[in-house]
Amino acid sequence: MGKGVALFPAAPVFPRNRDVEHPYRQDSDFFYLTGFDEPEAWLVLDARGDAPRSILFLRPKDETREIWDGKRLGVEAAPAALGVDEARPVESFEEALPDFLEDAKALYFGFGKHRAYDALVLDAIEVVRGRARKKVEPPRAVVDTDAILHEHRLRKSEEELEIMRRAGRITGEAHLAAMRAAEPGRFEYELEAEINRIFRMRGAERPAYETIVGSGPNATILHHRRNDRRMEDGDLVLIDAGCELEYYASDVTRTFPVNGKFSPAQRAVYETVLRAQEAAIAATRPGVTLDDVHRAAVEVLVDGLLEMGLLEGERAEILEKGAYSKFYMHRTSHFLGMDVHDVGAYHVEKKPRPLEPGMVITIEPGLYVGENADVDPAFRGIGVRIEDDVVVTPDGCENLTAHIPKSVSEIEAAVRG
Ligand SMILES: [Mn+2]
Repeated sequence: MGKGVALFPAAPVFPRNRDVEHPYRQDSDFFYLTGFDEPEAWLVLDARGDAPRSILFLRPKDETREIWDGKRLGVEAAPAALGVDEARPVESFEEALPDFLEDAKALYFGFGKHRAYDALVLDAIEVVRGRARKKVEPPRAVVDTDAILHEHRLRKSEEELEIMRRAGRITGEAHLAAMRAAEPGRFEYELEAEINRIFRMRGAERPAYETIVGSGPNATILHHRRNDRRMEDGDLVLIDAGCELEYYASDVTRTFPVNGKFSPAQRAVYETVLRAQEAAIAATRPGVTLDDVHRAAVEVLVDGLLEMGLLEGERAEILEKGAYSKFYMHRTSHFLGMDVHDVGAYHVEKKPRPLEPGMVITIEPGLYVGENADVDPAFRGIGVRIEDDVVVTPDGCENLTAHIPKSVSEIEAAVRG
């Protein structure tokens, strides 16, 4: 940071209506740096002097407010609890901010996320400009904190991986419970409830994203969210769900026959996706890019599409022209961490970045045959996705969610209970 100053705001509170708020979830960057989950707070990292200091501005204790809204950590307890050098009441932040910006060589701040916070920082810069007679200067440079901090978040420590392994175990339990609960005649939302019930029962704070339960043709809708269809005998059910545990996400998809038995066409599609997923996992190691991982999956998918008669023509040309994209229209991987689509640059200097140990990615190939696709009717309305979370290791990768049923026989046994 040189002789600069960095500012990190807590996530704002989002009103839902009148005096009701959306559930509060701390900003991931702020939580990464502080471990503090209360709203109305700012972290200042002041490196202007010889001894860099961290100062947390937070809500002070307030007996009346705490009766309504719950306990607060408070200013006195914060340094020992969170490891910051100093804590002050958040009410004093706006007035104190110009002092921190005086003679800072650079300001490290993520402009362009919340207008109100941008305005507050710009106002403070204006105040410092007005202090020219004091022989002080405003920051000469502004540096986006994302580019620096997100490189740290991209590479997970062993402690972070241990939380992600635990999140994967809870998510696995939830998927297994949903498979066991599934039967023709029940509604998608019953499985959603089962998934979210297990998350909470096992201590996960919340789903890492909206739980997707897509049965029958809904399995071909990538971000199906209504979850209100009654499942019918012969349907496949696609569940994309992962818990968030201690601010780390898991992200898992399993697809299974609601009656416990794949039809021949469902099984053919399923086994193709499974082979593609295994090929992509086998290709994941340091030095390869997410394009390489994607290509490993796509090649197997195309072989399967040709075998099943869903595509015709030359393999090389199909790969070249992307003719498979009507059945596979998304990418195979994204970074995973505190956010489900986690931070970290996918490209460095415009080139796909090579994977490194400690990076966590999803591997989630799929095939989706539309209800009205011009193919053998046995395949219409079949959607299959299989998704696991893997961490890149020095010599390959570790599958954090490998224990969740995945082979045809495991899946059928799990659904039959
Ligand atoms: Mn995913």
